[in-house]
Amino acid sequence: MASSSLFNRRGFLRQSALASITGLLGAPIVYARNLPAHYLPLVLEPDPNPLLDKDKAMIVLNDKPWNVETPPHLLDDAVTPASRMFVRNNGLYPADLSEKTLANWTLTVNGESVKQTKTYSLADLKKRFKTYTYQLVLECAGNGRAGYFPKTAGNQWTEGAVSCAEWTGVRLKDLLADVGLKADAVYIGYYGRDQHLSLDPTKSPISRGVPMKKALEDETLIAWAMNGQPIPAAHGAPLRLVIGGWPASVSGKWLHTIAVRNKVHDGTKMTGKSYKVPINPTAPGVDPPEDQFKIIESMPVKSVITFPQTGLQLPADGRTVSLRGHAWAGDRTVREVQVSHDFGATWQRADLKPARNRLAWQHWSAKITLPQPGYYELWARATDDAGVSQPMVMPQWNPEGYCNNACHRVAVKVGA
Ligand SMILES: Nc1nc2c(c(=O)[nH]1)N[C@H]1C(S)=C(S)[C@@H](COP(=O)(O)O)O[C@H]1N2
Ligand SMILES: [Mo]
Repeated sequence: MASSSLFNRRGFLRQSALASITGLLGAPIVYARNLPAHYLPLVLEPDPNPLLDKDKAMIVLNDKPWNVETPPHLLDDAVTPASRMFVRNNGLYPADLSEKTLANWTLTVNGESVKQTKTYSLADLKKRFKTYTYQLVLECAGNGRAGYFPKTAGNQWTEGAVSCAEWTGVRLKDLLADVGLKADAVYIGYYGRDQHLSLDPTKSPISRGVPMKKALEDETLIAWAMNGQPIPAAHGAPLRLVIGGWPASVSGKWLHTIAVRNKVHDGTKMTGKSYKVPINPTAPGVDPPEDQFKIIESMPVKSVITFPQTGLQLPADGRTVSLRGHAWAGDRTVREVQVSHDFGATWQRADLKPARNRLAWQHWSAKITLPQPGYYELWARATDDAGVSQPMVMPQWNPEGYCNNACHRVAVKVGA
């Protein structure tokens, strides 16, 4: 319905429009004559955020920029669907994501350390290079920030700033071979089409990157599909850099340029203290000077319980609960997952599946029988292939609140 035909010259709903709206609502608007000028009944208002087609239970932490987290029980799918994938934007969506713009999208590879600058259309990428599909874990470095005390600035993510979707595209290393690398290439940096919150076109909301070694891994993709579909607008349509295992901030959305650098990339949020932690452990609340920080690379070992959800009530004669979830460990594999129902006094080994491919999460499940009626917490703890386990309490505090990989806990009750 075009709004011009809905409203009369003074901006009030036309009688004819009212009749059809009544039909749509299935009930008359009792106080229609009191509806202010230019107002539509709320249920007919256009979606204020058409780029988000998310599960209703997703948690909006911020709407400028959009930051939306997934409650842990909605991470239950083996492969995260778009509707349940967290959104972390540092700026505003690209101004133009029309079909025409998406179809004419290009990727430029440039920088001090390429032999030749080249620009590729989407069709070039699909035609000229071999296509690969990988499941890749993308975890925001700030996932778990809400658990730190003292509180740190930034989105207060709890457990759900993590996803593992199936990404399809070409290997960045094949593109880099096509442009040719100079001997001094040390880092790549990405540039996306999203807009700075200030709408200042000279500013970028984020432009990060990784050292050549990570850029050249088989699983580092320039992707155009997610879960077999074109990448959704919120997740970087039509082209995205996807790098599993490292802070998801290195996986640039709405990608238009990759720069090959002869120094550590110095784009927005590569400098200062963004995505960095103190080199030496600091006491909670102590913020060392900038030169005492290092860039976060591989993310720490972690797990999530996707069933049950906190609040489960078991009957007294059904005291066995089947737990399940996922575990991941940055660049490493997860060797073991254990579960506890007695605040970590005893641990029981979970069944752990191998990853579908390197840098994908691993599924685990376990059966726990609770001894008697009462309140319990179920804990899960993963250990990586270097023998490093998740801490049962908060890990080392850091000023930006990154890398909290403390064990996830859920609370359940057994009836009397
Ligand atoms: N262009 C661009 N890429 C970006 C971001 C952004 O704001 N702009 N956010 C980054 C951060 S901090 C994270 S955690 C992931 C989030 O990916 P998702 O929104 O698809 O879950 O995208 C990364 N890539
Ligand atoms: Mo992030």
